[in-house]
Amino acid sequence: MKGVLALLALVAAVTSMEDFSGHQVLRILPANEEQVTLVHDLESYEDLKLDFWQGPSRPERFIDIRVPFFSLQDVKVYLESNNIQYSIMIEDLQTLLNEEKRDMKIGRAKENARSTDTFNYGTYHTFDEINTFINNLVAENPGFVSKIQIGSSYQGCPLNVLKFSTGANRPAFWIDTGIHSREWVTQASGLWFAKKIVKDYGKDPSLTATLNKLDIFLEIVTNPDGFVYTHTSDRMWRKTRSPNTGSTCIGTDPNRNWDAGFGGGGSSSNPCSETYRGRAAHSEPEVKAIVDFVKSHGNIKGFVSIHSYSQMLLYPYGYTTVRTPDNAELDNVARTAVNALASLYGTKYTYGTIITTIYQASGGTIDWTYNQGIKYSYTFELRDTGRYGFVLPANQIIPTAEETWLALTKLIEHTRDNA
Ligand code: 0X9
Ligand code: ZN
Repeated sequence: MKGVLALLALVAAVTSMEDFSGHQVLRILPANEEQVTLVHDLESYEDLKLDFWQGPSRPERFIDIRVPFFSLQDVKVYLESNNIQYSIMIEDLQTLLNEEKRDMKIGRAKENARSTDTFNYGTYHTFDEINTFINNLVAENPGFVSKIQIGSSYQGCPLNVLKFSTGANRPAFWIDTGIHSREWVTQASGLWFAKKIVKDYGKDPSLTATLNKLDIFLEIVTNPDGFVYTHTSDRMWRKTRSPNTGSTCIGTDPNRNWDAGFGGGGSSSNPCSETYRGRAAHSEPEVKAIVDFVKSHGNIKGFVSIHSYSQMLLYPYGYTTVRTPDNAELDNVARTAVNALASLYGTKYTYGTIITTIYQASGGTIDWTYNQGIKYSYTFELRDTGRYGFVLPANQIIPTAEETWLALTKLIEHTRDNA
């Protein structure tokens, strides 16, 4: 009986996962403003159930959209009849997800999760596995690594932050990954960074000098409810999981929820949108926890929020084209960082302000941190440029983390030496 129930539960768990068979990711290239408008008009046809992976667009700048199987004909006819150029980036999303699932099984078989030495950094992990990793890392490094709970998610998950510190009350550098839950390579990179810091302290002269001056805070699963949901129900979930009054749509975009140009362009007032800003600034507990932490700490000098994908290193602002007074310095440091990143595997990053380099986004994390006085506020968009998008194969996790660490190191060093 027990066996039957377990089997049923397993079947239910397997079958409750959103199926993306036949879904394609189209890369659309509008030639002019008129075509840009036509492409964005697609968003208002909610029945098409389109998922804008990268957008909005502008003339000559592509936009990637996941199109469900049942909408493909309509969307392609629409694009073709309007003479809008497009190509197919992903032929069948479910095929990629099946491979990802298989790789996770193989990856798990290859690890002993009881220690961070035998942990498999080259595979994707669940929320529970990440929490075990965090606890192990803390237990293995007493007096150096600690776990701070800065709050709870909407659904009550702990918002855990790793603190790397070799002395009391130091100025600090903050790193977060996974605020958008489906950007799996970011949480995976966060795990690798955590281990890298522990391995290099006392050995690598630069990191050692850094940790003798700065504390490092690292929040790996910044949106736990969303992350759990990507494992149990919908791999493509981006937002939080808080309900919205007057709507059946769930979740707020935690990268539109900050009190910096809140409600402005590049954010939506529609709870069903992937860029829904929420009912008010800091309405999301996952955002509010960081806001409170930053304010109460009072001495954070550098702040990096890590996303994927697009291969970009960005600095403020996202809500306005107005340049910050630190633009020249932020740009110089970004150049140094992307050059360091490229030195390892040749991965090319673009860099610049959010609004000029990617698109307008209001209510974003680093615009708020910058306005709080954290001059060195940056945000990454990790690999790739769209071949796999959010479904980056696991064999790219370690190379991505390694190269990103080189860029991060430049940002941290500059903060250490100048803040
Ligand atoms: O739309 C966003 O929030 C970011 N792109 S993503 O695909 N990761 O969702 C871009 C907005 C500004 N960029 C960052 N804060 N990384
Ligand atoms: Zn993101």
